[in-house]
Amino acid sequence: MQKRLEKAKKKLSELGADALYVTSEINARYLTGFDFSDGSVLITKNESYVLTDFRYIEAAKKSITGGYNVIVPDRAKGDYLENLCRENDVKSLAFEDNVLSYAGYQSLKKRLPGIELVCAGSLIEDLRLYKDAEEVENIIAAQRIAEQAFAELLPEIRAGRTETELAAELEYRMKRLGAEDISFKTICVSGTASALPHGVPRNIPIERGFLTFDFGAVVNGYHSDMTRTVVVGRADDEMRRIYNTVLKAQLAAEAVIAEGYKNADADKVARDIIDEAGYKGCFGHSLGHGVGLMIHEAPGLHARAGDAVLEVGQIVTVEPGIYIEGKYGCRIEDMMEIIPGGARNLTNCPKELIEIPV
Ligand SMILES: [Mn+2]
Repeated sequence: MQKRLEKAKKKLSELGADALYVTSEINARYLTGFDFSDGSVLITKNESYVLTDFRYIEAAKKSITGGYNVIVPDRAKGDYLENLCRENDVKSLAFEDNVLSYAGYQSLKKRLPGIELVCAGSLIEDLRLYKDAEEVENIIAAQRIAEQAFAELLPEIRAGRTETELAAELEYRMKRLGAEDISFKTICVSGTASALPHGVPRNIPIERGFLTFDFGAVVNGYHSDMTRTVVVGRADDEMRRIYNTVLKAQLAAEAVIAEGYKNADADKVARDIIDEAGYKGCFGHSLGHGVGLMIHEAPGLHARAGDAVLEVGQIVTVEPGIYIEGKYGCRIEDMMEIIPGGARNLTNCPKELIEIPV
């Protein structure tokens, strides 16, 4: 955490502001390691503060180390933020303009007369792009839980079970295996609903055809993300062709993804394979996204990524799909970590086509 604070201070001095006021819970957690739902962080040149309230103070004092003063603002003594700014000779304060509402900004302006407010932009988000060893460990731990839960679920998938039931079972197993939460609402969609990339599980027995699971676990605030598509019943020739095309596109992208490789090109490698197989227009979303304290974060793997290249420490998903409207769809998703000179797959779950007997 000390290292993250140092990096934030360096960014702050590059920005040219005297202090940074962090109001995003996720960014505050990133800086302090503490999961509070009510609090903020103030970083000045010499001192750093965690501002929280009575409900969190004991836990915060125990767990937050590395250069932070943990305080409960005493409102009777005036505006605490203004006081801290005056004490630290803060003349310009960077605020999180991507996070703070317009009303919040107006109120901040009113609270800090004479202090210049500067947009921090994605100052902390830019640090979060590059995962340190501890963050990678947490994401892998979350992924191991998710894939173990899926391995346990597979023999439980049979005709007559509903999408909601299977989704609930997957979530229950992840939690039983130690997940503090699920990454997002589990996607479990079969038959025609599998054509919806982000479909919602229905309270009906799974239909024949593709059955897609997109899910993840959370460990210490860090998310995992994976998708597997199985077939309920027998896969016909077209389904086999679709599955194999998606898999081929995914493996091709995974083979090129490496330090220095263009994000947009990774998307193109997968997209070209799908287009050339005759499914142009059926892969209507981007190839992948960053994963971390949020399920979707930077960087994006898509055609609009410009000249951005993959860099060491980034963790991205690789998730091509083919969706035939009104019929069915298929997606396969892994997570990869960019490492010096290459990349490694963080997902350890088979991708051979599985047919569930009905
Ligand atoms: Mn994803």
